[in-house]
Amino acid sequence: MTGPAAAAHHDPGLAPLLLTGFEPFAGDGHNPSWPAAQEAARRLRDRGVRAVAVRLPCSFAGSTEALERALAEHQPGTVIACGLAGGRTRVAVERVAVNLQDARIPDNSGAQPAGQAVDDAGPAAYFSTLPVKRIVAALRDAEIPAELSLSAGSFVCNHLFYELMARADTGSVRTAGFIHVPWDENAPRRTVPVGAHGDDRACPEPWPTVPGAQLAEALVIAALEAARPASDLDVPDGPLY
Ligand code: PCA
Repeated sequence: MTGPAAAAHHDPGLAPLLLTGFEPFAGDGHNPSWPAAQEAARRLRDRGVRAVAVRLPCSFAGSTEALERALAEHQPGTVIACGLAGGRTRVAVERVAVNLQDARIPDNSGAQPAGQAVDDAGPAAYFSTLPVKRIVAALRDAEIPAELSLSAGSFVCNHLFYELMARADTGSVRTAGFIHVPWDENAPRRTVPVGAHGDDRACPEPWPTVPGAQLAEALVIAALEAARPASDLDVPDGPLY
């Protein structure tokens, strides 16, 4: 191979970073993951990092197609995908993508899989290849509320995370993972919140929020940590139950 694409493939230092965010879903007019991804890419470019942001449709099939187009167009070395987890109080660095689609609400194309695999022939799960513990530690150092998370759910974000990890280590992508963000200051006002479980167990009213500027900075920090050659932190962590 010759030309820029070949150079990007062989030298991860030259390959851009891809950040993705999602369009609104569940009838909301806003999804903070997209402005955060866009603003983070802008801030990274200001620091001399080659970064691009792409907005994905909140659709099982459509998100995979848009991801494939973005991977082909940008040939990224690192991909950090981002989505909204309304009701969470912290930026959640996801560790595991599971081979499961179980959608409590239809996606934006009307698809509502019930207990289906993302890929019938694929492994049960993939792990993020981001330095997840180092990212959480760096976020906390920056006083951004952050946590490790063992589940990205079973809706479109988990699907996209799984499809992303299935493509990591092939083509240009060397490092990839997923980060869920809480609502920002533009959270909708709802009398009945539509939270992770369809009731208000996990989502007190008003919604827990983190300023959008901090969500963008969280993605900048995650990107800079992902670009450092250091290995992940060797410290025990994780929930007890
Ligand atoms: N959050 C949803 C889908 C899109 C988004 O931003 C999820 O967590 O699956």
